Amino acid sequence: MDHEPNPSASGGPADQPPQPAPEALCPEEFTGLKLSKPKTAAAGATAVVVSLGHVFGTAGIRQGLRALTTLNQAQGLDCPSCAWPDPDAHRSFTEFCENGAKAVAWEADTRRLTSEFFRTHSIDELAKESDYWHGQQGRLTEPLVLRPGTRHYEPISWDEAFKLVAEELNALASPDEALFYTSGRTSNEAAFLYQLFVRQFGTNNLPDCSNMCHESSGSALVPSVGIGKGTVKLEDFEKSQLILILGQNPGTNHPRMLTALQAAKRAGSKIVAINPLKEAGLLAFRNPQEVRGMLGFGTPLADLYLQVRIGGDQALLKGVMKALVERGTALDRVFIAEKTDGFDAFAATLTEASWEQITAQSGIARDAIEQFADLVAANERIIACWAMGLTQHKHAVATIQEVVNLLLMRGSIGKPGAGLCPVRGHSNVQGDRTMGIFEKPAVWFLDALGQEFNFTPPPKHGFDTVEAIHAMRDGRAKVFFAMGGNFLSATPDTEVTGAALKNCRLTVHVSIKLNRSHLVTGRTALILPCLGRTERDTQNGKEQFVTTENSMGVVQMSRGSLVPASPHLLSEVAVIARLAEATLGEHSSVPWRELAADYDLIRERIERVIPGFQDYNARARQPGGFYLPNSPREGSFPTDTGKARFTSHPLHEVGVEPGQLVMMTIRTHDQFNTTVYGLDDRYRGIKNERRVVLMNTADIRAADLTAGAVVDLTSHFHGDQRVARHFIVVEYDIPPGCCATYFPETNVLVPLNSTADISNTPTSKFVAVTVARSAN
Ligand SMILES: Nc1nc2c(c(=O)[nH]1)N[C@H]1C(S)=C(S)[C@@H](COP(=O)(O)OP(=O)(O)OC[C@H]3O[C@@H](n4cnc5c(=O)[nH]c(N)nc54)[C@H](O)[C@@H]3O)O[C@H]1N2
Ligand SMILES: Nc1nc2c(c(=O)[nH]1)N[C@H]1C(S)=C(S)[C@@H](COP(=O)(O)OP(=O)(O)OC[C@H]3O[C@@H](n4cnc5c(=O)[nH]c(N)nc54)[C@H](O)[C@@H]3O)O[C@H]1N2
Ligand SMILES: [Mo]
Repeated sequence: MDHEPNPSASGGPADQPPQPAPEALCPEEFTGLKLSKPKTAAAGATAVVVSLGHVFGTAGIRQGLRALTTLNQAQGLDCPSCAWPDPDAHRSFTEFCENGAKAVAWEADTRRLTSEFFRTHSIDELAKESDYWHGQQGRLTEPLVLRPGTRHYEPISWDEAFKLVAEELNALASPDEALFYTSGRTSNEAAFLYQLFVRQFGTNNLPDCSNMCHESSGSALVPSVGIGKGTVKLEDFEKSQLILILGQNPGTNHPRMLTALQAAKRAGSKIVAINPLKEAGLLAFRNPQEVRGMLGFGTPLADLYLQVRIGGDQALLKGVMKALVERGTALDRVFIAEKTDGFDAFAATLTEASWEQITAQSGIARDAIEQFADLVAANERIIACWAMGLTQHKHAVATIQEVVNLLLMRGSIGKPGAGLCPVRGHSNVQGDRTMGIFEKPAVWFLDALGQEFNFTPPPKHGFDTVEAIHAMRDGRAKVFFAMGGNFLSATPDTEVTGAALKNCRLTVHVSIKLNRSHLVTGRTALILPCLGRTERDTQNGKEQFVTTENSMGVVQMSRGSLVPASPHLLSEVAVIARLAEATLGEHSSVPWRELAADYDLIRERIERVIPGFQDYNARARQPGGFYLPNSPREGSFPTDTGKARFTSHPLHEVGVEPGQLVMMTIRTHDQFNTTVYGLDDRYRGIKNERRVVLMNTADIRAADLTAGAVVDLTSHFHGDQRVARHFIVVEYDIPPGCCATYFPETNVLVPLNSTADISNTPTSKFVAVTVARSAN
């Protein structure tokens, strides 16, 4: 081995000041913007053509068809894209969407990345390429190492790679100097083994993508309804009378939700959309699985569209609840008396909030709020759905608790056709948390884990994602290990995160394709290539399957059918087991190799530790899987008082300085988080360019700009400024004072310390910026 031997715990780059990381940023070149009118309906025939184009383009016809035909079928492959559930029965032959097809095509890529590629391309050259380009280079095929002082990855054997990680981990002064990140695609089986390894190693440093995603939802729901998950099933949509969709773009990010919305509309339900943008998938849906949809006939969706100002949701919700109280008749008094507490204190906050504040902050006129109240008052089976438009704000937890308050006023939780629906992102992000991927584990969980595996898990809470970046930057964490994801590009404050990663002794990524996190590294870096979910996972001569939990608490199997991209790939489960053996050696009470050889054995252990998994192996094999218990769904609330809780919040002031705009960072139609499938945002009419800033006509004029102008964006936070250069102004229907850009190009502007109260989620949807013409 020619890498440096064991570091002393205090030596190394962590003692030097953090180095800047310009290579962490996305390249600033333009790709050629083309504009058309934003669409007024989602899906239809174009979606089918686009899906097939993607699949046949990168995966080839045979491979692509094979993967697609098992997608979301009972006992087939759980789609690696979003966490929207599959129907319990009557699945159509094509139970996937355009973006599921893109995800599968991206993974089933027939191109291969070998060590030869890395011999000819240094990490500096690779960092100059775009995220789109990175994804187009094909699948990783063998373990790679970047030795200290070198700029090229080179091959390394699996044994040597595990030994290297184990040596670095065991040389740390404390296990708390290591960080173990998880992205939400990891299966239940891998997640369970991973957190077990990390806790046996001795830390709860398990930051995950959820910290940047629905953490605010969990933080809001646990104290108010007793569990951190949603309370509806898919079938509730058809039984509902009213569906509220706040801060979510289902046409792009959860396309199969549109089928549920269409069915609900046909059954007579009404929809209220609350979003600063008129998103196509909230306006109408042309179901590509129906002849009418293919012919271009759409189902109108939103009955009321409230173009709220960014960050104005709490005000709007206060407004609608104030209107309900003022009417006097619209409250479910029996439900409030029997099932809840805290109503009087909560009602007082509605009196305190003035109509002037409410309309100014929300940007919604009083009469529109009264129309919203009419719909809420006329219906009692109400579902509220939300996603990142609510969770990534300073007052996200309070705002989501106002959503809960609204439903509690109407008795709309715990009965058919009603309830809370935080719409999850990654396909198994909810399952990972159930499996114990959490930096703040519950005491009962640690006790059960310790008892099953005969050890004492560390009680001290670990670092979440933002705290992990601080710890690396300050030299308190020295080894960073990522089970999937793209930490550098997904996290806020890209240059700070880049410097933090460079401050580590070792950075390790278990990945399926090249991404920017591989290029901004610790002193030593490893890329460990693993099987994707579409691929056959054979252990000990026996084909294995994994399980995942969707947004509605259904646990189901996922089995890949494709031949692995390379014979050298390991499953995530195998990577963890071998790493654990190498690191923990004789000390471990866990039969790692045995568990990794037969995933049924892992599920048996999960069943003994985590409630709700009885007969796991049998029930995972049932078509469609099984529901985890969810008592709020049945109308009983496992809070400390046994009641659901009205939460009292003042109406928080949100605003920016004069001359500044509020910027939200959103996804295009052609990306999955940091994975860029293509350069179009079809529904918004923006093609072939990602470096755009969507602005209101009046703000463009006020800043003395014109549509098409090339601008730099500067964010302002507590006196600090951050700059992102070269964006094209696009005139767009967005409330005044607001603008929108795409994630991850503008993550560099999101300040690391700008996070939500309680959940510590970065405020990716609320960044104070100024926009000025580029100097060059
Ligand atoms: N194809 C595809 N599918 C995905 C993903 C993907 O990238 N691509 N990502 C997955 C993941 S991990 C997640 S978390 C989800 C994300 O799903 P979404 O939350 O739908 O994703 P975003 O693009 O962040 O969109 C946020 C929406 O909220 C609106 N919004 C922003 N700020 C506010 C606000 O202050 N108030 C209100 N009311 N609305 C606001 C925006 O206009 C936008 O419509 O999707 C998952 N599914
Ligand atoms: N500004 C801004 N920042 C955001 C957001 C935002 O809205 N705005 N959204 C936040 C949200 S909601 C989330 S969830 C995070 C996402 O953060 P992450 O989950 O860290 O990021 P992803 O882009 O989903 O990760 C993509 C990478 O995962 C790897 N991968 C894909 N499939 C597999 C697999 O099966 N196994 C393994 N081991 N690796 C795999 C691929 O190599 C790919 O490059 O980003 C957050 N960041
Ligand atoms: Mo997410």
